[in-house]
Amino acid sequence: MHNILDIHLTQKILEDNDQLALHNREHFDEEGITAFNFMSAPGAGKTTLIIELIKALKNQFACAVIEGDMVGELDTKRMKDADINAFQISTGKACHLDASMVARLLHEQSFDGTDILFLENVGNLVCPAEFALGEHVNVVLLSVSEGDDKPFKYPVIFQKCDAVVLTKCDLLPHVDFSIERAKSFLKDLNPDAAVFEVVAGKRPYSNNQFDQLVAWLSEKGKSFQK
Ligand SMILES: Nc1nc2c(ncn2[C@@H]2O[C@H](COP(=O)(O)OP(=O)(O)OP(=O)(O)O)[C@@H](O)[C@H]2O)c(=O)[nH]1
Ligand SMILES: [Mg+2]
Repeated sequence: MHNILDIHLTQKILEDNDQLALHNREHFDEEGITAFNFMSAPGAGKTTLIIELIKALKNQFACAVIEGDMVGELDTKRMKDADINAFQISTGKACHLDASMVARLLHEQSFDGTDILFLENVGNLVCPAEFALGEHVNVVLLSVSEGDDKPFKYPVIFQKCDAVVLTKCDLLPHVDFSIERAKSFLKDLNPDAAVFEVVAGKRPYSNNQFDQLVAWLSEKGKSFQK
């Protein structure tokens, strides 16, 4: 059972975070930056997908990435190896990015000229949903190897997002994952969320909706620009 003090403390932490997220959002809006928050369980394919998305968007938008990981700079290195402007936030013991971490980086680094900023959250299907960062759009990835019941079991993150990307669809022949069942859970939780079936790179999948996802993000990118 939760102690009343714990509940008040959690509420205060979330309220303070929301205030700072608002501050980040004002900063993004002043700079003409559209911020996308990418969330998923560990290993669902966020870094791989963001690299592919930036390759597809870079003729239209100047893109940058903030990488959130508990330890190390492996994902930032992958971004830099792909010639992408990327900055690491190491969260230590925290299982999510929060608005203060992003605010600190925004004040330390210049994001001048950036049109789209991807925030790759720490791999986790629970905590990132509670902590707004100031983003304009929330995208959740669900890889088919995780199971089609995950929206039902981890509802909050799927309720709060604008789009769900079903990743690694090339693996469908090898796993028990029903696209229809996953979509049905998603429809019950969040009927307005856009859903895309995607594979990264040149892996085979006849219904790859990567191009539709690029078009959707591009529309969002334009709609929040000054
Ligand atoms: N088969 C297949 N593998 C993929 C696909 N996308 C990513 N992967 C693989 O999945 C693994 C994890 O991908 P990442 O991009 O590192 O996943 P992530 O969500 O960024 O991981 P964390 O940041 O650690 O949470 C890597 O081995 C990728 O090569 C895909 O579409 N199909
Ligand atoms: Mg990653």
